[in-house]
Amino acid sequence: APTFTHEFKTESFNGKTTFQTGVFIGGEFRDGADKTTIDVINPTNGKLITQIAEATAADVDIAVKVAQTVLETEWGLNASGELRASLLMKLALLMERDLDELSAIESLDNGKTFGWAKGTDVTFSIQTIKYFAGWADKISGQTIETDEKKLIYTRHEPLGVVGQIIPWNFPLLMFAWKIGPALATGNTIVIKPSEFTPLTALRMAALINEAGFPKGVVNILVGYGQTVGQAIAEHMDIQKVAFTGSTLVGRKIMAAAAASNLKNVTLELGGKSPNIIFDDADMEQAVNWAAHGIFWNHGQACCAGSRIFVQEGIYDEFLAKFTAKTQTINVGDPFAPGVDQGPQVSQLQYDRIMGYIDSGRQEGATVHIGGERHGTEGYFIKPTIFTDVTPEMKIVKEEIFGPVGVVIKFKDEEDVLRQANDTVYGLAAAVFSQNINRALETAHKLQAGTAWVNCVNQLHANVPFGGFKQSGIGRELGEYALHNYTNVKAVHVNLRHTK
Ligand code: TXE
Repeated sequence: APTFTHEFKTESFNGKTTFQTGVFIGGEFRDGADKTTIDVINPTNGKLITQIAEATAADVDIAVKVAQTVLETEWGLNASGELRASLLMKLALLMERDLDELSAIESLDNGKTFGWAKGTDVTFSIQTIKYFAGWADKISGQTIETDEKKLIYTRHEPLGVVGQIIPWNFPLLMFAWKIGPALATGNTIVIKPSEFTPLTALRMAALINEAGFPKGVVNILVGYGQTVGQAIAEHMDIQKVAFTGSTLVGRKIMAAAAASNLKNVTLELGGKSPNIIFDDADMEQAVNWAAHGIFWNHGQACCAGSRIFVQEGIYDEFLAKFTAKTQTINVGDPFAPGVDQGPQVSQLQYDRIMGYIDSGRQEGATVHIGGERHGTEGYFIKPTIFTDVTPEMKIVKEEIFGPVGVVIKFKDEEDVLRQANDTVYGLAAAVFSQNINRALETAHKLQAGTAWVNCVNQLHANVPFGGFKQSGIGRELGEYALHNYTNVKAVHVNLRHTK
């Protein structure tokens, strides 16, 4: 399998990266079973970055066998918590050493700015691995008192070989969120990065080897959803599948799990998060956070605050200030200093977002600002705000996953709660008010797995994240994430109970 070399001669990062690519099984890079390749495209200019080996279903079978063998010999119940903790911590320290390089690869591959890749994606990935390193030697069950003639306790055992399927919006971060809890609890992994953004995961393969994980504990297979993703979801020897992506594919994963071996399923899916600004909010803060809410990561965030509800008394003032703030967003080369927003990830996503913008126009909404491409090459879209929207419009109902927000006027608490909760999604929500009762009462009534008060898009490795309703099943991060990766076994010991 080939080596990928790239020289970054940018103001943000002046350096070189060289790493092996390929289908990563048993600690080694190989060609895929079908010997085919995937083109990795630079979203800034639409040009080819490199070609990497494509994994297919046959590779999943090989990887699962390798992962099962290492589970039964060097990992799983055979690796102490202390060993798992120290390997995860070593991995985090290696990521810290290569912080700039990983950030540059992420920025190149995904199109997010180097600054955000470094300050958020890679830094948060390191925190996540460290956090789960801390748990690895603290996985324990309970003793349960029932009767003096019995001793009963539980063990939290690894599930076995787990499958993980991740998207392209936070490629390295999703990799870290997935492998952290799975490794801390002693599972072995077959993970599929997105075919659009495979590079940081492949760079991580070398770091996983360097940290000293037994070969085959983590297997990384870049391939397409219908082949590798589907093969993972329906595999008879994979005990659990964790998926982040669209609700559409989430349903397929669950169906495949049900039709095969009833493997455990956790899903982190889409959102259409409400961001509620009451008339007693700190206006400047609300404006700044609202812009961050929808335009962060070019709107390609599952928790993006894409429906901005503004109370009628401050609507005009908010809209004017929000527009002015949006005009300051600097769209351009993700490696150029001072740039806030790079390109969307792919031609496909660019087309989808432009399709939504067209549908908004056709359904009678007003493009208040933006609504068109930026520049002449690459997948850049101007930050866009729609007004004059109605609840049945596609741009109000569906996840756009781009820098496109809708601003909606509301009357009072009752009105906004009804509208905010009128969605199939329930991932996140935000409320802005300086009245603590109003803010907290609203936060508690919002149907969402995360509620932010006077902030948005705040995530932390220690804090659970996941969705209500069709935004998903299960929680990632925090102690809660560990429950997705262990089987609870109850052991009943008879002391003096005679039959
Ligand atoms: O997602 P997919 P796409 C949403 C967002 C976006 C839309 C489409 O609204 O516009 O989804 O994006 C793999 N069996 N989110 O098409 O297809 C695929 O290869 C198994 C929200 O890129 O869901 C990739 O690794 N796997 C989201 C992963 O699923 C399959 C993040 C996600 O891709 C598969 C991304 C199949 N049949 C998109 N088909 C979030 N929650 O953050 C595809 N995949």
